[in-house]
Amino acid sequence: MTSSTNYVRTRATHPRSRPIGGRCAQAAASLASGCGRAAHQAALRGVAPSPQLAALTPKVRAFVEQSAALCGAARVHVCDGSEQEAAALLALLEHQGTLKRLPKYHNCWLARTDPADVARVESRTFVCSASERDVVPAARLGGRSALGNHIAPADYDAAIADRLPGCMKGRTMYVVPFAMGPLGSPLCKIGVELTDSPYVVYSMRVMTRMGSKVLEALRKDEDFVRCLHASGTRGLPGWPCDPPRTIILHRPADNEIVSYGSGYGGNSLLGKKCLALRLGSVLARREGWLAEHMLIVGITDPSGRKRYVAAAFPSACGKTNLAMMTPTLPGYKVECVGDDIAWMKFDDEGVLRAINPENGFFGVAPGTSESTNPIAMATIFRNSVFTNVAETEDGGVWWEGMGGAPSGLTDWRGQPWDAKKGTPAAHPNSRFCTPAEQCPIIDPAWQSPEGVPISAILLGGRRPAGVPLVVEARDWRHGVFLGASMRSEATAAAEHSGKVVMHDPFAMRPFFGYNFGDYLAHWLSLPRAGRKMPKVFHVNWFRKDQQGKFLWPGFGENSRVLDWILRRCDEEPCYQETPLGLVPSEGQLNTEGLNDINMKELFSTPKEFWLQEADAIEKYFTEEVGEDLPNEMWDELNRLRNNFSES
Ligand code: GTP
Ligand code: SPV
Ligand code: MN
Repeated sequence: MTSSTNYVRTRATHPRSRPIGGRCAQAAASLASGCGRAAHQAALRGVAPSPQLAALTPKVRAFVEQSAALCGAARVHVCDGSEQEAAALLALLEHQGTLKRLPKYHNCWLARTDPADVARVESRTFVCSASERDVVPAARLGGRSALGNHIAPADYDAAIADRLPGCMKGRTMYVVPFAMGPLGSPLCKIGVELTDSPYVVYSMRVMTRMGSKVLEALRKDEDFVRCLHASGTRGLPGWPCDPPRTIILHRPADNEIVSYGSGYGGNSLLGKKCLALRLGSVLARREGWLAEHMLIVGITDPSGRKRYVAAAFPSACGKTNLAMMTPTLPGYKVECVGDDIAWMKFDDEGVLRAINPENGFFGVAPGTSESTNPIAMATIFRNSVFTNVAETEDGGVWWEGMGGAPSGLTDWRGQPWDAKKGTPAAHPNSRFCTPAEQCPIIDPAWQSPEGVPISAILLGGRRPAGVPLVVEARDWRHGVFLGASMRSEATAAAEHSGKVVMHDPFAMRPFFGYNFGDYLAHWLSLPRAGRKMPKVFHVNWFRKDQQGKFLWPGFGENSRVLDWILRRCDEEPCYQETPLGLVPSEGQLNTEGLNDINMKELFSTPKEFWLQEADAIEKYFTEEVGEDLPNEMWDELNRLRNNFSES
């Protein structure tokens, strides 16, 4: 880019801040600096820093200089977030072959990744702390935990020293100052992501509030999360990556994230899962709030009363769809605050308030259509980047579930698509990246600094069998148990294969920044005098009949479930007790106008199934959590089992 400045190495302006990778990396950095490039030679002669660097606060500058030296970047560009800069990035990305213009739409772009870099890689995602138990529950100490991977400080430094030195050779390192949440909100957090990927820079500009304003805010308060992303030294020309050596590292104690080898989604857009959830959950626990994998939606009922709910569903299980729902029930209106992450805190009046820390949607493309999610369809065909979708002959996009496949499709790998081969045209985890403000039903309060008041928390997953459409928790503690015992079919959002039903407590399994037992204790500690606790519900849009067909039409029809939930928030006695919790009493779920719904099967709770489920939960709690599991969870499990044994 024309406005890039030549990077010149100077002595760290803030010697007290710990360089990424620690001493190991310091040594590696000095090795990298000895590689003979002109910039470093000049640096050794003590050339003055560029004006762009000089304008940074000392801490940001030290971070940039140390990281550029470590990675051997040829140039540094500090992003201002301007339109002009965005245009220059797009021109560069097009020139490099990373993005292709989609002439059918306004300012829309297609990216095809390296076929080995298509989703989050949970097995290569680590949280670093001196004590393993900060991260891994007691039962899995010294072994492999399903609830997050721990890495020791020395191994963390070694992983960095193994990968980062010289990895940006010949490349520009971009400095991306970004805010999660509206600047000025008490819940807002600032990060600075350094990356050699202009695709990441452009995406961060959509997904976060990015640019000079954030650097200005840092002048008042220098606190920020240090995020270093390096694409890696292999991969395709337009998509550098290094899949065999990909690693995603978090070090909560130092507010630090280091990601190497993947340019995709949550692996590389470090504000999202890495900052807002993994580091966010650590901060939230320390400061008494919640950082959750939840959508936030405003629902106005036919009487004109508006309530907000937050919902935790695992990746690719319906958050974006619920957040943008077009209700089929007359008189209902839905407005979107956020589709993936909620930061929530009780205010002085005891009301739980939520903000969406993001600024855009990184949504699953397949399945998005005029019939399933017309609001998304009205949002995404301007100013968007589509990654790994299929391309149409007329320069548009297509994916499975959009409607009939046009002829002449090019698949996500760039090959002519042949329906007969049985491979999908769009990758199952293909995504759109779109500014939230373009959503026609974006909530007027979506950027409110204090957040929106939350009346109910929904939990849910893909449960093909046994789990009813909706259950209300008897109380907060039972709600925490419903979250702790959540399971869902694996999806294409991460590297898991097949449709195996996995435990995914609170839809946070891939995103916990600390010990899951402590996480549960944190949730259990929230009720206090004067606090209005939201009601908790578990929903399942994905139950199937014997033929494998969904029993519930889902999407806009889910408004019928929201209607019941809101009536329960008003304490309407429209429920009956079951061994599982409270469900709609006969006739109280509005199914008017719906045909052929097998309500009996949709709400059945087979005793055999639930006794087995209780065994599976016990096994999970025992093998994955052990003595870190709060006793309340054992009490709830016993209650579940007793309720069914006696039923
Ligand atoms: P992440 O962005 O990965 O966190 O996913 P998400 O939770 O936002 O999931 P999303 O709303 O994108 O939905 C994922 C897939 O589930 C899409 O293919 C949807 O079409 C499908 N889906 C969403 N809601 C429903 C529903 O109510 N019923 C059915 N059958 N499918 C749904
Ligand atoms: C998820 O997997 O939950 C996502 C997509 O929202 S990613 O940003 O890649 O994590
Ligand atoms: Mn998600």
